[in-house]
Amino acid sequence: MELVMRYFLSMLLVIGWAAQAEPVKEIVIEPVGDELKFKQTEFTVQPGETVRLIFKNTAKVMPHNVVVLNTSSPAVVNRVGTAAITAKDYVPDDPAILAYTKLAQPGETVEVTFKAPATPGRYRYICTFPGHFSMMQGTMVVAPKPAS
Ligand SMILES: [Cu+2]
Repeated sequence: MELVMRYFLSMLLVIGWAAQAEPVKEIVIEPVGDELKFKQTEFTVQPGETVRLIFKNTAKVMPHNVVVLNTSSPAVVNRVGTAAITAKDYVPDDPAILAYTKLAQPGETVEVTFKAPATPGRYRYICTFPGHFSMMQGTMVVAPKPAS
């Protein structure tokens, strides 16, 4: 009985703590089989929101990563994707990179937590494993929550 009470009290503490912590928006992204495609090609977050981006590499043979850019400019996508080929861990040192996961081998899950831009807009994310970026892209939409 006392054990049950103790368990109950500790659960209350955990719930209380979670309620106080800053909300984190969790986004899960996977590839489409072994294609050079993200299954989730668009997700929406609020300006300045803390985003926990989880990439589950469900592919059988393809390694992938997720690199979030501070723009949707095709020229910048091209610049980052091209520079990645020779960069360490395929992530170049580029000011347009907002956040990135490490490379996930097939079956591996990686994640990165970052703050969404304060400016509403559309932001591209790409896989920078060599040969992937031109096909493997998606869009992070930053938009204020509609008033309810
Ligand atoms: Cu990839």
